[in-house]
Amino acid sequence: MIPRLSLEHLDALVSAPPTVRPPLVDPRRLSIGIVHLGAGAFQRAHQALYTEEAIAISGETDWGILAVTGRSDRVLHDLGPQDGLYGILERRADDNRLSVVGAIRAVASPTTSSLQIARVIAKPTTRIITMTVTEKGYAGAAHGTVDLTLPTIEHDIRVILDELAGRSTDAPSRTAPGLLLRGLFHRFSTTALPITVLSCDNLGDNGAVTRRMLRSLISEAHDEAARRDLAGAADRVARFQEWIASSVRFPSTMVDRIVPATSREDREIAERLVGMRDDALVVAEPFRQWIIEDDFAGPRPAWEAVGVTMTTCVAPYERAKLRILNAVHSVLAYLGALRGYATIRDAVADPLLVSAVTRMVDADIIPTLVAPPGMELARYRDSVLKRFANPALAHTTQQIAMDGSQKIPQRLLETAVDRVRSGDIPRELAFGVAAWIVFIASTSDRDGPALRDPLAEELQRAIGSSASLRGDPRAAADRLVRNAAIFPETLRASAPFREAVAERIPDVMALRAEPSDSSWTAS
Ligand code: CS2
Repeated sequence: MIPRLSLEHLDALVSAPPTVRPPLVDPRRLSIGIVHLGAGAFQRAHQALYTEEAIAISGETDWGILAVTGRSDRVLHDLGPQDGLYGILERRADDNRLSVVGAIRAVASPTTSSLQIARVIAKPTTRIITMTVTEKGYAGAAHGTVDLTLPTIEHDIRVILDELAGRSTDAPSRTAPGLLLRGLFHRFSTTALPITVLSCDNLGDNGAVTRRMLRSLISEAHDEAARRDLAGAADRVARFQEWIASSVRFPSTMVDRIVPATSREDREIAERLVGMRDDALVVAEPFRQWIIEDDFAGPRPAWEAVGVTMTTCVAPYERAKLRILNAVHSVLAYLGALRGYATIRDAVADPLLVSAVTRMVDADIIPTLVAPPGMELARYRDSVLKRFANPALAHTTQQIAMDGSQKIPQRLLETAVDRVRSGDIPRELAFGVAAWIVFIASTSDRDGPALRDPLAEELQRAIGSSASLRGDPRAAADRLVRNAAIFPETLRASAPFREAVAERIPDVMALRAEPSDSSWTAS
């Protein structure tokens, strides 16, 4: 039987072919310095790799990672038996390479180990908490205020109150923000040493969003303590809040690497290369980029030595990436799905779709951007389309199409706000929103795909099926654009914007695949 990747079989990697790169450092020598919340494929293909490379250059072995699972505990079962080891299969048109990474030194699940995780966050040796919890992991803070009525958030605030009352409980934290707050509270209550929280999610100003999110949870805990008349607790919360303001840093970051879900084919390729089974394998494009605001509360890995850009101002990079790469990705995913394409590479092979998204970028997106140092925006647009066309990557349109209500605000709507404020009607961004609307409608049709979105029911109710949308696009556009949980005030109040969205719905409908037209079927 073929062995499974693990420390026990590490030495066998020396006889692997040259396209396989063993860990750059001996994983057994690493100790934990980073706690990562939301362990998933992206973190493994991005931050963990950069961190291992930085350790290899600096020789600082105290930057190993504790990976904390997110909503699913699958990572625990994939990485745990492999002692945290996994491969990154880099797929290009002409060849495949595999790096085995050993930077993740432990894996834990909040379901069984929340208190222990909070205690690791409190340890003096932990100096950074990184996060990839996806847009919806911020419980609403990304586009407004934290939804304190979510039962999971209410539960996590009760846990914090118990901690405040001196009753450390075994109760699991049920949200990433709750677990983060709990860990910080343990730190404040023990050594009170400074620490850095590094959000690596696709959100504008992700550092500020994270800080804002914690602040509103703490105010709620404060008010709840006061309401319950917990002696001294409200004062303690106020001191905790001050400590966060003075000792916790929240640098913003821009992260970039296309990491599709791992397929069976990827696993087979990797297994042939390494000669071992790897249940935690991730697959990625060759390109990767990480821009970090250099504002840390203490030491950090030597990321700047391995290609990470450390800067005082992340915003231009973040904006260009979200507004061009991610916006185009989402719109291609909706249009592609509507035209029957399973993957993004199929969608970018269709000249009609490429010209639609190019028009959107040129007419409505580039005019809102300031080019980051060394970047030419039209060239960036082309490079993004080229990356999407990588024939070896099977990134599915359905995967990118999920969670639109959480993604569309920073990918399309903030840009549209800028256009409206400068007196323009962003008809091409309206086309992008129309693509989302027609996609939502298709999910209510017979045999349509499922709508994977935390607001799925609400969205489907607003839009109805394709037939009802065709009958009255104006009413559907109006109902959606008036949704305050998604659309910023400027757009809700703009009749010309609502009108533009309604007008572009038939344009998207015209692009749809007709089941009878075989030339539209997926390749
Ligand atoms: C994608 C991103 O899933 C999505 O919504 O747009 O994950 C995208 O692949 C990354 O941001 C690329 O850096």
